[in-house]
Amino acid sequence: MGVVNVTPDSFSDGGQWFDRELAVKHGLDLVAQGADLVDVGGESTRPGAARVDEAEELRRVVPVVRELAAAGVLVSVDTMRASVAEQAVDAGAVLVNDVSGGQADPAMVPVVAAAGVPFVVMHWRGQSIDMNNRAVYADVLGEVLDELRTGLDRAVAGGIAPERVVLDPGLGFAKDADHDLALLAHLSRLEALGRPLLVAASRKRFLGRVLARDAHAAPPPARERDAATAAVTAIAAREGAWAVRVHEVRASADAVRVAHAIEAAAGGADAGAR
Ligand code: PMM
Repeated sequence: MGVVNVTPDSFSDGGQWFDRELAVKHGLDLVAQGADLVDVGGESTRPGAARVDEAEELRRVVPVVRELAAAGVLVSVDTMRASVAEQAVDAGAVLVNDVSGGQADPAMVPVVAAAGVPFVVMHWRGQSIDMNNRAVYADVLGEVLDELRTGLDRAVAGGIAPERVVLDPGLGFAKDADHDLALLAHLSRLEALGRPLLVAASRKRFLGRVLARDAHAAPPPARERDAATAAVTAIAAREGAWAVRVHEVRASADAVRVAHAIEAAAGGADAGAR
């Protein structure tokens, strides 16, 4: 899943694809680089971000979704608003990616249920403006698992078919670097929830922390975290993730191919051993 942020302020690419034509071109480029899906969003969710108003989000997102879908691209819409999801699906989006998992807008689950499209339920503890205050866990894996299960149950109770729900641990959302790493270390536990997993590590703060020379050194800027992102992609693919959401597609598409080739070789070796 390649990312097209039609925003002036996203943490790693804010402003780059704010222009409609550039956003569409970028989406097409991501497909050429190997993306199977293009995720179009019009609202930054970086820590501390304020909400964008509804009319502005619609203005940013819907025309880009329409043009990419018309060009044959599988488009997902990254939004917490039911109205944006509904209009994006009307414009051709095939999946709704809601970082709040339906919690931010009570109309979201009914709209997605009626549309009959897949729905990404991400682990979320509240709006970005103060989410870092909610990065408090006694047992991050257990609590994220429980809260994701609740999100899945909420979606299903609201009429979304369980087989249409994708789960996402929400790296960086109400989580610090150690929380993100602990979740990545236990992806198989998240898979035990029985739904496909989306992993969205791309350029995030925890990678900056990992790449900084020491605990006091400044992290490299977001744009210098793509190789580290591809490393996470290889691991996620090997662990059986359904998709990764990334800004730079080529390296991650290659990482997925390599992971699959290794998987196939493991199957062949197992068969040979029998
Ligand atoms: N992260 C961002 C935006 N959308 N969607 C899902 N499902 N999971 C995420 O972790 C996620 C997301 C923030 O990153 P961006 O500003 O680079 O898009």
